[in-house]
Parts: sequence; structure tokens; C-alpha cells
Amino acid sequence: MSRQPFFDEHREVSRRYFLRQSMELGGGVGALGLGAGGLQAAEESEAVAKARAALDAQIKGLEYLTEPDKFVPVERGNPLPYKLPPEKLKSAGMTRESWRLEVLPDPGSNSQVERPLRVADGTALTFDALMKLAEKHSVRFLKTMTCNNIAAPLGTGLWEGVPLREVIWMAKPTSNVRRVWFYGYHNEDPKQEFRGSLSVGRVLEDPPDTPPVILCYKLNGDWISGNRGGPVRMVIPESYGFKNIKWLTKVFLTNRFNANDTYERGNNDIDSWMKSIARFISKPRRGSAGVPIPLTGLAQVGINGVSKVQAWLHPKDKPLPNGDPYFQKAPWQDMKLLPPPMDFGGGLPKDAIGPGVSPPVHGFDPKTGRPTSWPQAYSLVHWAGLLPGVAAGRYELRCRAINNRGVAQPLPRPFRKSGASDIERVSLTVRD
Ligand SMILES: Nc1nc2c(c(=O)[nH]1)N[C@H]1C(S)=C(S)[C@@H](COP(=O)(O)O)O[C@H]1N2
Ligand SMILES: [Mo]
Repeated sequence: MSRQPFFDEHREVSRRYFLRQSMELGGGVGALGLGAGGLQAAEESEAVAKARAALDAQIKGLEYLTEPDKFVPVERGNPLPYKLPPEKLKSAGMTRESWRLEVLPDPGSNSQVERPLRVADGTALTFDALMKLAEKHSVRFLKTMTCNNIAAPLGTGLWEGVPLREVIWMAKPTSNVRRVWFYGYHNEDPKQEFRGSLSVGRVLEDPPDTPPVILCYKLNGDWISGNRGGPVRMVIPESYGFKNIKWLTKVFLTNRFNANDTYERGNNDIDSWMKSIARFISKPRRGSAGVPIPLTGLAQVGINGVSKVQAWLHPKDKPLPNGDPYFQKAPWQDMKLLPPPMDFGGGLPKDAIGPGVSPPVHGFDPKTGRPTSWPQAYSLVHWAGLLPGVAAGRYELRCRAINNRGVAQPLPRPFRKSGASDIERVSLTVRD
């Protein structure tokens, strides 16, 4: 296990972190021996100082959480449920006052459910009833929303909700339930329906160190908006986006063994857990010979964590290594993983995470209000570093994540339809 310890000394994250890193990298840059044709000592230190200042500025600009309306949306519907006119929004149950959740036995199987929650007989779950459950059972956790078919994560949130199992137990299932199928509102049009599913086992019990599957009603401290799937959305910590059904209205308890996810039609691996991948935030296109190259990025932390992020600069005119499709033997250089921020950003009120807050945040110490380990699975970690300067020329720059088992991206699951994990590549021109 090589989870990063939590660095409590990083109170002023970017400043303190940067100073420490500059000191470490100072030796590395000096040891490069730029030699004849390289920069003179005075110029060199000026150029290096500039590169460090640029990196410092980039690190200061990093924001951990995404503003709710700045997530990249992946949505279907004509019209989109949250764009319905006010009256229709109400009758569709797409406001907190009118929202109803049904929990029903699948009529196509023999599931035994003693007290189904139905709209027709007035027993469906209301938002008020959900808030009653919230008083006792609510949880919060960090999660990065990520689509298995899109290269970079869509956004990272602090999601709040009631474990789905609390509502399932209200319906009193007794036997013959193997799977939970769930549905979002899509204009009463079967062709537009968007569905997800999980084994009942996953819903009733959480894997080690993993938060529950929730009926989510808040994002970054505020009611979840229509464009993020409100009034209530499913949030599944370890899953790709397509199971995180927005505009949730119906839960089916079924004895059918099969999945029923809309995404199965698109050739997707619908059982995939989140993968660990690194992406650039700053994408340097130009550099100066001999001057270090500042880099920042993020890593999506999958089921096996992230122990390291690395970068690799390769001259364009040099052939890529033979028989090494994932560049396992390339001369990768370690970047630094940044510690948890003091201010998470994303519109989260300042006191939303801290000592004694309620509901508790998964993976945070309730006494200190700080993460107990870092990075945390299913969320993200920022990284940064200075690559030593190189000679003029055209280069390809790559980054990759290494998980807690020492396996480097795109492995151990390189197939695209279980989640994008290709190594990102950026072109860079270095001039004299
Ligand atoms: N009802 C409904 N839920 C949905 C979708 C949808 O089209 N309709 N798209 C899914 C997919 S494929 C992804 S990747 C995520 C995207 O979440 P976001 O729009 O909040 O970024 O929502 C999921 N939930
Ligand atoms: Mo998606």
C-alpha cells in the first residue's frame, strides 16, 4: 500500500508546496550540465526562476471541485427534462415539491416486495420523506463524474444523499431480488428512457473503504440543479457516469439476473469500475532551449488509487520504442502529487468541510475535518512538476498515472469501452 500520507504542514498549499518542490528540483536542473551552447549561469537562473514562477501561478489557479454548472454534461432528451416549462416541470415531478420516487417489483419477474412505493396509490417517496431519512442517514463524499467514452473527467463534486438501501428497505422486499434497475424521467417516451442497474448486493452492502450508492439531492453544498440531474440523481461512487442516472423517478427490484443499462447498447463494459488516469491541465505548446518546462495536471483516482504521476518528453524525430505499445520502458520522470487543498472551491461554502460538520464526509476525520488519506479513490488529485530543459526541437509530451499496485496506465485494463485510459500526448516545440 503506498497511499500518500496526508501532509498536515501544507497549510498554504500552493506557496509551501511550491517552495519545497523548487528546492528539490533546483538540484536536478543544476545537475543537467547544459554545457557549451547552454545558458550562462546568471541567465540560467533567471530562466529557471521564471519557469518556477510560471509553475507557481499554474498551481495557484487549480481548483479542486467543479462549479455545478461547469461540469461537462452528457445528457439526452428532447426536450431535456430540466428545460420543460414550469407547469410541465411540476407535473413531471421535476421540482422538489412535486418529485416522487417509485420503488416497485418488476412485473416481469417474481420478486416479493410487501410495500411497494407507488404514485398511483399515494405511497411513492416524496422529497419531504427523503429529507426525513436524510436527518438520520445522509452521507457526503468526493466523486469525479467521468464518462467511460470521454478522455478527461467531466467534473468533481462533493455529493450528498441518502443511501439507496434505506428506501429499498422501506418497500420491504422479502425474496427473489437479484438486481436493481433504475430510470430517469424522459418525457414519458420509451425511446428516450435512460436506465442503469446494479446487483442488489452492491446496493445493500458497500465494498471496503467505499461510500454507499446514494439518492443524491445536494452537490457542493447546494440543492442539485436540473442540469446536474436534480431534484434527485443516483450517485454511485465507483462507477462511470452512465449509471449515475439523472432526474431519477423509478427503482425496480427484479429477480432477473441481467443488467439493464442503456449503455449496454453502445458496446460499453457496463460493470467497469473507474480507472486511474493522468491528464494535463497545462498543455505547453512552446518552450525555450535549456529552460525547465512547468507542467500541471490531474489524475482521476480509480479503484486501485494513484501512487504516482509521471511525464515523458520524447523527440519527434526519434522512433518510438519497438514492442512496447504502452511505453512501459520509456524514461518517465516523476511529478509531484499535490496535497488536499485547504479550500476546495467549486462554490462550496468555506465551512462546509471542517471539524464536526454534518453530514460526515467519507474519508475525512470528523475531529479535524481533513482527509484521513490522500488521494482518495473515485475523486481526483492534482499534480505538478518542472521537466528539465532540453535542446531545441520538436517533442511529444506524455503523462501517465501509476496505481497503488504499481501498474501503469493504460494497464491493467487498456480496452477503451471499459473507460478511457489512453496515455495523453501533447506536441511541444522547443526553440533556441
Ligand atoms: N437521465 C439521464 N441520466 C444520465 C444521462 C442521461 O442522458 N440521462 N447521461 C449519463 C451519462 S452517459 C453520464 S457520463 C453522466 C454525466 O453526468 P453530468 O451531465 O452530470 O456530467 O450522466 C449520466 N446520467
Ligand atoms: Mo457517459
